Amino acid sequence: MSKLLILIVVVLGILAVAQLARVYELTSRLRGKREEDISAGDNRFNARMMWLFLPLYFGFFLWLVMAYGDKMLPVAASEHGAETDWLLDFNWWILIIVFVITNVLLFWFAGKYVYSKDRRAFWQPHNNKLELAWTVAPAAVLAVIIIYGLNTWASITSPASPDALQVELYARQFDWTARYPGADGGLGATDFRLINGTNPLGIVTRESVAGRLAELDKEIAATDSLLAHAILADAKVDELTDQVERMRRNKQRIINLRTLMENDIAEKGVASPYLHGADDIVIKEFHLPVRQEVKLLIRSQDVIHSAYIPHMRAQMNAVPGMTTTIKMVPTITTDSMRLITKNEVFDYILLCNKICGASHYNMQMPLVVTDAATHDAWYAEAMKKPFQAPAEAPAPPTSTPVDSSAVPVDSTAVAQVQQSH
Ligand SMILES: [Cu+2]
Repeated sequence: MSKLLILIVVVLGILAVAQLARVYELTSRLRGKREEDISAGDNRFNARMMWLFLPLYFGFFLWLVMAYGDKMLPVAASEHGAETDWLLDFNWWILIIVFVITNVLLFWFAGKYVYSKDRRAFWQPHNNKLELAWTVAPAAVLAVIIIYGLNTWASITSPASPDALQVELYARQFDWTARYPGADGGLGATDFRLINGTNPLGIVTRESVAGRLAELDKEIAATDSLLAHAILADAKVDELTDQVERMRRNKQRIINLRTLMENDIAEKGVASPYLHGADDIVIKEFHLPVRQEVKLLIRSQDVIHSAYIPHMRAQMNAVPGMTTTIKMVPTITTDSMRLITKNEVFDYILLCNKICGASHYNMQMPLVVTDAATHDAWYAEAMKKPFQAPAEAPAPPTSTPVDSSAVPVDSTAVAQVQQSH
């Protein structure tokens, strides 16, 4: 009922406005005026408004800058971050200068050249000099921005020096894991086929290869015996047969990997990356020493993620199947940044900056930057800690419950998911 009343009121309102407009039209005609005639007074009023708008407009702009300027990120905490900020500020200044000049001219002229019966507009269909000026000037400015930008980009993305600290950041839905070289100073080789509960990053060592093969043998045997002895529906038999086939192919690939590993070890000796994995530190913490160059090696287990450390102005995609890198030199410790930001609980943070799934928003890890001595102490402590398997990532919602009795495989699931990509 009330809806009907509202509808009636709205319709009556529209009719009333239409009638008022008609009355205005008729009275104008009676006064001998055309509807589209605008009086000189109206024009002058609009012209003054254009001028009044100018200070209000720029006043609002300044107020925004002052009110919200401190919501930006604090000072860059890495060497290249300072360069990035310079580049961004340089662009901002050019934009602001152009913004002010064009808007002052626009509203100034709109107010100054108010309509006058006695003035004829100046008609200029073409002017080569003008065209040249407004083509060359922006082109020159753009060239400066691009050359400056390319230089900055080249210096940020140039290769890290050989003695840079190496840290691997491993992304998966939905968390980060860090890997530091152990006492031998080198990171070991990795292969996704070796990923299981105790080896979440798939580090390749003789032990992990043997362990994974034994695990697969056990799973194949269990599935084979299930097929031989259990009474199963045809569909289930097909499914398990497929599964066991996949496991056999997977096993063959790991045997190939073992051959590759042994050949590499025979060829390179202690330099082989296959000999460096055993003592790698796999850890759910991310610590860096201040003022030392670090090369981040970024990998992903499942989908494209992006390692983003906003306070360091550092970002690099994590792409399944390849290792991407970015280098940086942190310049401000966490403690100093707490003083700078006047925030006692400030922490640097590593975020995922690619929307990668339901818990993307929560995919983060704090970064702790300390002086070299404190870092060395942390590192020595971390080397002593045995690897702790991280809590399982939240499983994606499945519509059918998993029949755990008939599926003896779980750790291969990850490897199979990766194969299908
Ligand atoms: Cu992600």
